[in-house]
Amino acid sequence: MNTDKIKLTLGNQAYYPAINQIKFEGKESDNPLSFKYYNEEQVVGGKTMREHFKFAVAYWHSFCGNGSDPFGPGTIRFPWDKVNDPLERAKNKMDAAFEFISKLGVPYYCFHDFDLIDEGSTIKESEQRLSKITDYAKEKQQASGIKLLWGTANVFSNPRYMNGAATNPEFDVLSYAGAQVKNALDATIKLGGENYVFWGGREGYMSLLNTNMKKEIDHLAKFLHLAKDYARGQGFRGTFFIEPKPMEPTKHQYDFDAATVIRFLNEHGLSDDFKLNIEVNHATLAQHTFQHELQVASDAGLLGSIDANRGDYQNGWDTDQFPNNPLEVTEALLVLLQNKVKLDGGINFDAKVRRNSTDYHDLFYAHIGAMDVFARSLIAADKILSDSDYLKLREERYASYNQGKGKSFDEGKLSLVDLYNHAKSIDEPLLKSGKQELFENIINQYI
Ligand code: XLS
Ligand code: NI
Ligand code: NI
Repeated sequence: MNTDKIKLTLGNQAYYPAINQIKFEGKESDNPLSFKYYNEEQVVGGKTMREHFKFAVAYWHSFCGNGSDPFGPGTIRFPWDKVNDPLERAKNKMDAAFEFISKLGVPYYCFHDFDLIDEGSTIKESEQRLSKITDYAKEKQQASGIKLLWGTANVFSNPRYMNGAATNPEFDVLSYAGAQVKNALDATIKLGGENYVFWGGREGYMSLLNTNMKKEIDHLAKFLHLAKDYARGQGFRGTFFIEPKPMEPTKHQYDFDAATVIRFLNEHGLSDDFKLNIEVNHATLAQHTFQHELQVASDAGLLGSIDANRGDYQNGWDTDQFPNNPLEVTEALLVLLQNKVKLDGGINFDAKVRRNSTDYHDLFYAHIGAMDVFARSLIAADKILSDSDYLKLREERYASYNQGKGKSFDEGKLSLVDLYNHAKSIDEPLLKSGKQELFENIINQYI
């Protein structure tokens, strides 16, 4: 992106004045405000890095989250928070957001409805506010070329949703969630959003004693059908995504993990329109690896989006740290490349800087590091697939199904008695090594 474009995206004030456009300088550069690996035009496996990743900045963590936690208030003082008028404040925040995203050179952003502007005291007031701020967003998008990857509704923060949104035992609350999702869909469509995400933060239970789980899950499915039908009726052609997470804030979330969500989508006739948005830290909270969740979703043909972050090996909660582990990301990208997954929903950095990272530079370092780790891992994963014996070694483990009785079994031509007769006609099978350490060494060799 050129400097003129950046100027266009600035409002009256620069919010990140000390930072210029972040450029690719290669891994020998010692400029911390440069990309060492992410070179958006570099072609890897037939596509540019820009096309592979479709990186997005998350509005909520980057421009709303001020570092507050259950033990203390925010530590990051956003200059726009000093302004009293909600629309003015929201516009200033948006100026900052577009300045940041332009300087970083990321093509997309993602938001919840009330990340953009504070919720009003009535539905009508919220609607008016959203309408004004999305007018402004439209201008900013046009001036900068930055696009909306997906929108979503925050139907988990307002106290009214304490017992759930689409799964609330009270119909009136469910209706409020419906109104909010309608308006968030309208905002997404107005801004040319490419996808729409549902993360069911409070769609789950705290205690089964007071919960009719079957009814709640049925309501969730009905609600999603209504949302999908409405959006399609408004001409929305993008993909809807469900973002699995096992727990937090509820004890048990209905969209527990990829396997659970796939079954839910199939059971309720939603899998033609909905796919999965896999988040790293949600995978690990569900006691899976990121790679596992991607593989499960991809095998079902339902993988289309990633919320990139990482958890902490020592902590059990959703710490939403920026990705920095080349091994974890390489293993993930191996799944994407092998299965030729098209990431319509791209890669959104659903991650936040630490509470004590209080300089605005830190938000740049965090994104630069995350983009670099993806770029570096992409190069490694591509090489592993094209230069190493990795695929061959894995295929060899299954070679016995390529001919003879093994092939007939795969084709569904054998009975249990056929297996019995075959087993009786041969000696005890030889032990064949799984060679896990060799596989691990190959991955590390290319990182
Ligand atoms: C929370 C989720 C949330 C969704 C969007 O854990 O990751 O941030 O991505 O509502
Ligand atoms: Ni999360
Ligand atoms: Ni997320």
